[in-house]
Amino acid sequence: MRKLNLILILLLATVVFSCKNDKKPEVKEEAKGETTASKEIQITDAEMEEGSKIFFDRCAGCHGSSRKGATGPSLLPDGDGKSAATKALGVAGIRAFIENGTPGGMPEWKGILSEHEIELMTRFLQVAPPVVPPFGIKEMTDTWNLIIPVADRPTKPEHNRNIGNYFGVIMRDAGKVAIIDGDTKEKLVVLKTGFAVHILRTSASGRYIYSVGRDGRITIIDTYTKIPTIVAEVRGAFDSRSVEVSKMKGYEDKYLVFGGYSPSHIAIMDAQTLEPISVTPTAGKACDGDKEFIEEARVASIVASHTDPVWICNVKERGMVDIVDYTDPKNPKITEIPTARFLHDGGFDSTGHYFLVAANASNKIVVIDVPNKKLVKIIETGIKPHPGRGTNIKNKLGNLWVTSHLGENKLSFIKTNPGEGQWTVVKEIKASGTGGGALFVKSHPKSKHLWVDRTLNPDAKLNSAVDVFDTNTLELKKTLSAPEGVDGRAVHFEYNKAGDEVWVSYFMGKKSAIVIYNDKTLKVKKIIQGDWVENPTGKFNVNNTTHDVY
Ligand code: DHE
Repeated sequence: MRKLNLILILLLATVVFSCKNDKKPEVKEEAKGETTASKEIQITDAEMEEGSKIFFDRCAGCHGSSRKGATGPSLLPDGDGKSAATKALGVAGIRAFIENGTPGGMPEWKGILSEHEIELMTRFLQVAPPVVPPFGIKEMTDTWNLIIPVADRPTKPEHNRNIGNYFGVIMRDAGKVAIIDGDTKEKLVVLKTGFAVHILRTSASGRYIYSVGRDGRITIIDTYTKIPTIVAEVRGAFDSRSVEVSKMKGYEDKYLVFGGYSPSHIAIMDAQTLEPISVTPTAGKACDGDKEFIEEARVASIVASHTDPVWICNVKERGMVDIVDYTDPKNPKITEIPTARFLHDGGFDSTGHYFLVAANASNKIVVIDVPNKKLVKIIETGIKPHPGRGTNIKNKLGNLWVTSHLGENKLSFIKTNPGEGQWTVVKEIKASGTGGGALFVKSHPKSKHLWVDRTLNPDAKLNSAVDVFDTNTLELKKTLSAPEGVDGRAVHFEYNKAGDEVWVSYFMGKKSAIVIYNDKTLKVKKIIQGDWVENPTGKFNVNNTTHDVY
């Protein structure tokens, strides 16, 4: 086991991370011992290291870092009583899943992973997973790097650009974030922010852009400087997906919250310097009374209330919505609301009073009354809802919050305003073609269009196109295929500040691009390509992200 721990540490150390004093954590005493590799399965230390890296990069998000399962089933050598033992599946069974994917939303990895990598994973998955070493406030603080202290930063913008229409665009595999001026479409800078950046958020003032990566690294980008600049960075865990800041009046740009996947915890930091303030582990019992104590209780989506001093942190495996009061950030008061498993992504309704989140393993959407810290309703929608932050539209059916689904071809419209049908699915429609694979939906208060992608659909025709629906009739208006010279899967949408342009990313193909559409005419307005456009994924407009416009 000592070898396995060393392997894990090596693996984590290989993740590009250049913070000052970036120390490797100590190996846990109790984790030391005999190797757990199965006698029948031959795997060398070097292969174990490579397999861990592939698993961490490609599989841990759905199957869990400790392989106990989440959105995807557990992948343990002897099973867990619910899912098959990987030893029983054997090389051929594991290969079939890896190569073909599943109708439930697992992508087919043939063509993405090499033959060597697939073969290795068929053996790696049959031996016990490595143990995650501790990573608390000390380890976090050791990685903290305040590059430009607050006193040395400009007090007002050093330029005349419109920061509210800046876009932060993630170049996932390059571990970079590009800042693009949405008015002029110029690339201002491409910053190295960490391995496989996942999402961006902006500060309540709109000045700072925060990135968080799969390596648990958080970076602050200051938009006041002539060229946006990284002013601080820290690592909050080995693995993560979410970051948010305090948004209530009086707390603007004050505190930052970070959600750890591995280890699973909620960390609070100073939002201007990233100095760690407190860490609260999220392990505990599940929402449904199951007796098992869940160590891997990963923090999935996080949103910040604009009216109350709280963040809403969604603890995936436990199905708990944690309302975190940040008025005393050293000892945050956390109200736990038991809901459904496994919580993943979600966003506000149009009033900002209610938060809706997907419990994707239960095929449900959970509705939380944020100021009153109460569960409102758990609504059955479809197979594996995946809304992103969802989106809000309005038509004769009422105010509707929309989710797409990963596991089936369905868009569900939940009525959010008071009256008959509130908190029920009042309409369901299909996107074009067959099968699921949709990841994101988007509209804008000024738009009459609803945009939907099909990123994980196995059909290349569908995964490279986006559907646009009329928000009044909910009829499909147009399917937009990848423009000439653009190749890959279409993913994620963002409107500009004015709400008249939609930006779509093309990644995982031979010709990555950011395609900008005129939202009224649905014609291509601009295609952004170049050496620096490498597998773009999420795009975050400063104004829309700051004010939760979606
Ligand atoms: Fe994401 C949001 C987790 C795969 C692109 N993704 C989120 C959030 C979570 C999450 C918890 C919500 C953050 C928040 O709102 O605070 N995503 C995961 C995974 O665990 C998963 C399934 C597997 C993994 O290993 O990461 C996963 N995600 C993907 C992708 O494959 C995508 C398409 C490209 C990528 O980055 O690898 C992807 N996820 C995104 C984007 C958002 C996101 C663009 C932000 C959406 C938004 O508008 O807020």
